[in-house]
Amino acid sequence: MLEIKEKDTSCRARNALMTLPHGTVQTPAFMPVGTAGTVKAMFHQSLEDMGYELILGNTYHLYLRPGMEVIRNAGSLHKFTTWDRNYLTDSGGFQVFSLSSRRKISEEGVRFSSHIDGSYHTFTPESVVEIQETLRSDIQMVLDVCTAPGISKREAEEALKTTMSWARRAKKRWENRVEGYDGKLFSIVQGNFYKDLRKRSVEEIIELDTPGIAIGGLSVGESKDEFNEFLAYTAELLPEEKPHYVMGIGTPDYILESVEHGIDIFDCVYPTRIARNSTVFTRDGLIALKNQQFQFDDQPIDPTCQCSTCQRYSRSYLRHLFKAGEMLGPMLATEHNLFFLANFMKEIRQSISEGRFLEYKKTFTEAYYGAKI
Ligand code: PRF
Ligand code: ZN
Repeated sequence: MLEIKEKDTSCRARNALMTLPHGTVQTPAFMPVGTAGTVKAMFHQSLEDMGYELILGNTYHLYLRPGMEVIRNAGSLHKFTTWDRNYLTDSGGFQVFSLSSRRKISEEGVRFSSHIDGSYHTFTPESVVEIQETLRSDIQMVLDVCTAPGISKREAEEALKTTMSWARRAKKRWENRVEGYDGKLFSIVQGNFYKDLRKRSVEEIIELDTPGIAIGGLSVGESKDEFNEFLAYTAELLPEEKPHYVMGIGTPDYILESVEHGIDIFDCVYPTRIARNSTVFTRDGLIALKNQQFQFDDQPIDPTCQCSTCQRYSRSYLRHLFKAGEMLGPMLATEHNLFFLANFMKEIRQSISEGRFLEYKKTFTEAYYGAKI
């Protein structure tokens, strides 16, 4: 399913085509997050125009609301939402841990209380594959246990054992999927911040032989140095021919670091979430449009940006929209941030194609982070 097209000679960065049921995805690719069947504040048309070929949805949210009956009635998540390109859905493992108030893990699965109405539900590795099959996810994720930094090795090992046993059960259930559905199952490397556990996780996953492999449990509150160290260590162990996914990263520095180590896809709420709070990307770093300094600024967000927001609106007007609490503010800022990232990924792929990825990384980083890094 992954056709590697070009490799950078001085690092592990690669350009590839990933073939999925709803079309081919050019990688490295960033996936915008559409948790509840919508990338917040974005028109589907606009995501299509920007060239996004793969977006993320969440099993946890969609299962709780609108519920599987509604999706089944529509036929698929694609039909329900009218997004006719690819969906990757996260398994709910991470969301149960970060959102639900009460939860209890057992060997069988995880019982949790909904963050919406407090009702109780159970996810098992099998039920989560079934839900994602009903969604017709192009990439499904296995149910996993994501742990926080700082836990003991004994706890980390216990969580990893559960994750790996769940991955094997998920794979079995996925192998019995309904005819006509060809979504791919990705397993997730865990092991907290212990290298031997990470290595063991990768070895067992290679044995399991799922179509793709994700690195989970990173960017969960550890330092940037620790992220870099564990990303490099884990990515190095992955089989080259399979798609590599780092879950939950979306800042330019983490994206560049991941691409350098051969990662193909990543997702994060970061660009869309900060936009709703008036924070936008520019080549010279982030700016917060709400700031006083933009009150009379008639420039676009970024004069080099070709997005529809920058073609038309000034920082001064955008600041006004945010100060007045107008809905158009978050919409225009999100449009800009996702365009900026789509363009950033295009530049990354171009630089790989021309064998100058590390030089691009350095130039972009110097302009964007300046002396801050
Ligand atoms: N597991 C799952 N989803 C995730 C993560 C994980 O470890 C992360 C960690 N950054 C984000 N989303 N299933
Ligand atoms: Zn723009």
